[in-house]
Amino acid sequence: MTDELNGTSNNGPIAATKIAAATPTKSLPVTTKALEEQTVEDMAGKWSDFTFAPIRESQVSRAMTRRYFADLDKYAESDIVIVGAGSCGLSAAYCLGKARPDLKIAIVEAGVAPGGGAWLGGQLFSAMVMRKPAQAFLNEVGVPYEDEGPESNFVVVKHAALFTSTVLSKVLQFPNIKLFNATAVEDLITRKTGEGKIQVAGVVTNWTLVSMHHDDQSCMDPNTINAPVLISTTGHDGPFGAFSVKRMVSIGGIEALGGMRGLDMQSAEDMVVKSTREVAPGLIVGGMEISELEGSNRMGPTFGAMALSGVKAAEEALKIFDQRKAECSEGGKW
Ligand code: AHZ
Repeated sequence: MTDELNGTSNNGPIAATKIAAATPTKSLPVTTKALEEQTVEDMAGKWSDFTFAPIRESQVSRAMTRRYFADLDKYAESDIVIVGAGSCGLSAAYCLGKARPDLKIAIVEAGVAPGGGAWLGGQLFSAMVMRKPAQAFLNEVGVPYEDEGPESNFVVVKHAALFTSTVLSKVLQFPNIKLFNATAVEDLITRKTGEGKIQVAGVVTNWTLVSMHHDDQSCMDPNTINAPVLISTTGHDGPFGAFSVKRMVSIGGIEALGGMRGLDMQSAEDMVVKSTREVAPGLIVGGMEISELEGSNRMGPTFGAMALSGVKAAEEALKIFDQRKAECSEGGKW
């Protein structure tokens, strides 16, 4: 690993020398403060002499690619893969990252921007409504909310983006979680169990932009991530949505989809949380994807079920993890 700011390397003296030789020589203004102690106040009023630390383009390229390819290598065998980083997937990731720092958790998100439909409330309004008792999750992650009093059955976060950015920033800080965004799951890795069931053992991935062009370019083969447990939270049907349950139906791992029904806030949220579970060996489904499977109602712009379905999905994943890992990790039968 190389610390580009300091020009030092723990890859040994050769790597350090190469970088030093390639770097332009203009140096930073002298400061005796350690990196983490330097503040923007130190710069105040000194803009005429301002200069960034020198850099060469290849250093930037290597800083990105070395880390990305190391992550691809590391997470090629993951413990849990979360497909879809919407409100449900991010909530599940938060709970797993907190509960099990020993597990390697990969999140694969088709969009460039993680967050799914949780950057805004309904009809593109700002506020996010969460029915009680989902405020417990807001307390957990430290998102402030307004409570209209003991008679009120819901709380309101002033902007949905405050929820999403807070959960996202916590998730990204866990050292055992890697988010692969702009990357689509375009198939599942599956095995046949002794009982003739289809077990999920990982995901088949591609750059989303590549996935979108299979119809107009010749074969562009995918990449893979092996994992004994998959949490799929790809939302309701859409260009990429309800991905895993739809694929499982097409390969006979699930009989049929109920198809998401019309809006009924009252019943829909309970159903999402109650139905969140392992729907086929190794595949846990949560969020609106489970409504597509169950044929239950949508709730529209109330997000408590998404957060708590994520909490439950994480709990379910940890319940089955040891057994599924024994069955289909590198050392297991698959
Ligand atoms: O980009 C998708 C989104 O960020 C991502 N995704 C979908 N298919 C994927 C694939 N590979 C990788 N094949 C994929 N990523 O999954 C994310 C889903 O987020 P979401 O916000 O759409 O779903 P959610 O279930 O977390 O939250 C649903 C929010 C809704 S919709 C709704 C209604 O219409 O009634 N109500 C609520 C609360």
